[in-house]
Amino acid sequence: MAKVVISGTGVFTPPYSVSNAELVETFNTYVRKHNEDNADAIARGEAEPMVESNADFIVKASGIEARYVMNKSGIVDPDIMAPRLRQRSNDEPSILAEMSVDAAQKALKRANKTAADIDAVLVACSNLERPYPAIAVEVQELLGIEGFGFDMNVACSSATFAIQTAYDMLRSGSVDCVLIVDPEICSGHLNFRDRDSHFIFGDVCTAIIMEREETCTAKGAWEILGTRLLTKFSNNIRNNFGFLNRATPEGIGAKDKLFVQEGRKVFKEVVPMVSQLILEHMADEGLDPKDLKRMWLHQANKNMNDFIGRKVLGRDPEPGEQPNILQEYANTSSAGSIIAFSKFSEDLKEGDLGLICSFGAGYSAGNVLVRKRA
Ligand code: CO8
Repeated sequence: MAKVVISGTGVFTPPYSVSNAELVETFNTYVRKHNEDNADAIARGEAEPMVESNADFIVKASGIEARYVMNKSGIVDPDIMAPRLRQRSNDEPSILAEMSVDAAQKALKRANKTAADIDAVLVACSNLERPYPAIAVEVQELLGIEGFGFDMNVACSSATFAIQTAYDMLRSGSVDCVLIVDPEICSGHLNFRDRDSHFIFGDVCTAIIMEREETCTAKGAWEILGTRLLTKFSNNIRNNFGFLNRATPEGIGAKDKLFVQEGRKVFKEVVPMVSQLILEHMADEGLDPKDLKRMWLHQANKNMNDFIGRKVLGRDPEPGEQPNILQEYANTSSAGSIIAFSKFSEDLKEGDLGLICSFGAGYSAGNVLVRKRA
């Protein structure tokens, strides 16, 4: 079977950063006003007072210190508390396509490739801004790529599922070079008025170039040794936004049309599921977790990553063995492990073994075992 490599990656980082302190200030202003406006009902016991958020809690519970967003003014305005993005005309690039093109150009440069080398585009992310035409086809058009493109969504595991899809296509010979992009505007589907989750997500876009070994001219590419995907149905992370919302009496205004989760249950159920997936996958590939030089784990929660690292390695991970980027980017869904991989992989040496691993809604989890080339 042909060997397949990841020959380049790229990251588009949005222009605005929002600190925990800024987010909490907005949230608490909203809470105080809400409680004042509802003081009588609260006094009568007919309504519960809202409770303020806390920046120290956020860092302790998640490791998140800030997040990048495509629009800041709306998010930090207590009267809006949502991103405000201009409606673009059909003649302009859509916002997800624009982010994708930026990340793709960076990945192409690192892979030593041009758009003419690509023959398939996969847009893999949690939230697509429209059902059709596919964002991937628009990215293809904007970059001048021949061939085909399609969109796919497996929530936080979209990127790793796309890597396996591309891996299979490249090994079968149906394509020669694939561009994967993961444009995530998570702020668009985050309820900034929900104390339990208002701090969780940020926006970003990552890109990956994959090809067969024989066409790769980039230095320090990563050979894919194997992939493994897993899904198991769970309602603990859910978003009921969809095309049938307008057909229901509640419409699109209901709270469950945004991101909702049972965070503690997710934590408890996903940590063992992912640890087991990694250990079984490595055993089946004849690889020892002790030989892993680095793990680029899904970026949802620092404590969760520490648990998984300990289970997989059988000891506390050393600093740098599983770099986190969530302190700066927060949870960026499918893009998180790819940001970590893109930013913290160049220093490794030829022959070093690494693991990209995603996990999230579905539940879904995806492993990509990689070895550094010369
Ligand atoms: N400020 C202060 N205190 C708070 C806050 C807050 N903001 N929120 C909760 N608390 C309090 C609670 O009231 C509670 O108090 P008490 O003990 O008195 O009842 C206490 O803190 C502890 O609450 P929790 O048990 O809820 O807190 P945790 O320690 O569990 O931390 C987390 C909460 C951070 C959410 C944690 O459970 C977690 O990270 N879980 C894993 C979540 C995860 O990985 N989710 C993946 C979702 S992402 C995904 O799959 C992609 C979806 C697609 C993207 C959609 C884009 C929007």
